[in-house]
Amino acid sequence: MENNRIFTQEEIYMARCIELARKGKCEASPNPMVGAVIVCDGKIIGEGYHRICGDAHAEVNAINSIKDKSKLKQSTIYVSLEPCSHYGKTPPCADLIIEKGIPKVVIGCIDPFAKVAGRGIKKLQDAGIEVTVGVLEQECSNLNKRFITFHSKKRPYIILKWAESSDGFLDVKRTGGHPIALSTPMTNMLVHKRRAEVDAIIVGTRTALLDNPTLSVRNWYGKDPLRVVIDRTLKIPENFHLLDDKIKTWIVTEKEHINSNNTCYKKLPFTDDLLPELLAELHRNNIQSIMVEGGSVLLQSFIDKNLWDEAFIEKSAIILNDGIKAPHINGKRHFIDFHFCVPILHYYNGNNVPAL
Ligand code: AOF
Ligand code: ZN
Repeated sequence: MENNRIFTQEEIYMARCIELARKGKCEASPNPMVGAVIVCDGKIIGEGYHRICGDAHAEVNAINSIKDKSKLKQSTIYVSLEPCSHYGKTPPCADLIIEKGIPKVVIGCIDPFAKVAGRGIKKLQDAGIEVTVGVLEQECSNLNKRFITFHSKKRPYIILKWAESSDGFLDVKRTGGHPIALSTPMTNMLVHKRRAEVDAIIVGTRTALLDNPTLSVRNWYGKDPLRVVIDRTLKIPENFHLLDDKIKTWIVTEKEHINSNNTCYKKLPFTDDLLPELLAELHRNNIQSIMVEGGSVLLQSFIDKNLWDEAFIEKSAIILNDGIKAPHINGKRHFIDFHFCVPILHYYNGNNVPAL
């Protein structure tokens, strides 16, 4: 959004919808965050947001917040995402808006979910309701960039993450022993927070073999994401953490192997299409977001195939002089964030920009 911009009244109401939507940050997922505001005679008379996945949608909560329902017949409802038109866990919001006789609907962005995708708007228009679409559109879609990427690109939202030395290495060259600790204990906590915010973490074979990672969420509150490891020829020893069967894990391989309780062997073709195939499989399994944690080869493959949405790179002050070269990401840095005095370079791909 440009500086010195004058906001219209509609945009101000939509900004309030976004603000309300954010309150659903923790529990709305995998549903989108949605906020709604009802305005009558220039005053906000009702508000609501989608609190918990499976519970009432934003429009329902906004309508329910109003005592005198007769006012709805002279009101405008603002909603950050197109009202739904389908029976999911709850009935269609478009039907409710029609039933309540609300004459005007202002929408932030279209819902890319296949069962809605414009049908909500059509339903409202067919019922004679005045509909405006696209107020603070970019901001409304950024708010749900994971949900929107998942439904429109038919793949999870992809976050790349690594820490590199000040001279651009991920680690020293080694055949065993521990990785060089480039992260600080505090930035490491941040990594665990980010893990808790995604549905899956992916690592390559070399990282799995050399680091024997657990890939669990330990230094932050939250659920463990699905662990995904690329292991073409099943090289990872059975006593490694990734095969402990304690957390849901996918082993991506070209070999046949029997699954156990939490460990699922996904046989995929190891061709140039491995990553798109894997992403499609993750999509089929409702994985909305993933974080690629290494190593360098895997990260670089995601970058080279332009299969990424966001990257954050912890820039350590340590100098390694030599070692495993960090992946190369080109000219799309949006900002440098400092966490506990450590610079984190933040990149966004394409149209993805930070949400409001
Ligand atoms: C809205 N308002 O507040 C939300 C919407 O299973 P359900 O019934 O909860 O429906 C989930 C879908 O509804 C979700 O995938 C998205 O397309 C839409 N979410 N729609 O009108 C809301 N959260
Ligand atoms: Zn709805």
